[in-house]
Amino acid sequence: MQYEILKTERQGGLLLVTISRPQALNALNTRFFNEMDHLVAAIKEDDGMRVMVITGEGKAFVAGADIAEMVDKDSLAGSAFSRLGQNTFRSLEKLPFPVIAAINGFALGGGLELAMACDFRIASAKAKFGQPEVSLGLIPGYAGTQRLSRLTTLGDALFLLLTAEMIGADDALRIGLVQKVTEPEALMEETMRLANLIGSKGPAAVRKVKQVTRAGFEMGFDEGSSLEAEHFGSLFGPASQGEEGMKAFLGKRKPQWQ
Ligand code: CO8
Repeated sequence: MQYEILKTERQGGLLLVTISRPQALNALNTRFFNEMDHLVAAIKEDDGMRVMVITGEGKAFVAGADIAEMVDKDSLAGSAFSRLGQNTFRSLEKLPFPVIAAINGFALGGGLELAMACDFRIASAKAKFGQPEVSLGLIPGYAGTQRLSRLTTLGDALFLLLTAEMIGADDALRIGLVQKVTEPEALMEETMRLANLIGSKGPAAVRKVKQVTRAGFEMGFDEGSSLEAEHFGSLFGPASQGEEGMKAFLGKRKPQWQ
């Protein structure tokens, strides 16, 4: 598939994806979802993938779902458009390797919902965050009502959802919506540094951390701990990455991941 909106740059196990529709502040339309679905399907089985980074071109990360595309929809089409996005973001969230959002500017509505489907978020100091749907007489449709309260607190989520107020990067950091704030010009350098750092760690361990942490978040503590023990054990044994990592530490050398 020839992408019109997504620009992709692969460097070894790292994939940088730039959402590029700056004339509409990267608003999410059907074309975007088709391209993202195609990309996710193409990389999910790729064992060489270590980390994916998503950012936006221009002054926005993503300023929401495309209002011009939504305005004429009826109830059925509205629900279908919502499910399309929910499915895409769920598939993105379930990718077996980490996905980092590098939030360069506005992350509003569907844009914040996209960022929340990533594993963590790094923000430029000039990024702005919000769920402005109620201003349009709408509610979030890409699971924003569900993810926001899970990532922050119920009170912070309802504050953002009910007031539709935009908050800056420092407030986003304070409520745990983003994990780090950088100077605007340092955003990509710092995000790629972190992506490379994760990419240098035990590849199987990195994937299992994501899998077990995310699965455990949706289960009870004991069930999650049991899952952890199972996956912990799978990293041991002859020729395992755990054995290599521990032997490298003891031998004072760098691990050679297979
Ligand atoms: N959809 C379509 N076009 C948009 C969007 C959008 N979400 N946001 C900006 N644009 C367009 C503008 O219309 C404008 O186009 P043009 O130049 O042709 O007039 C261009 O981008 C530049 O925007 P502005 O001139 O408005 O730029 P400003 O810097 O003055 O303002 C803002 C930036 C504050 C971000 C402003 O553009 C804005 O408020 N945008 C809308 C933000 C918003 O309400 N987002 C939520 C959308 S609803 C949503 O995301 C629901 C998700 C779930 C959907 C579920 C499916 C059913």
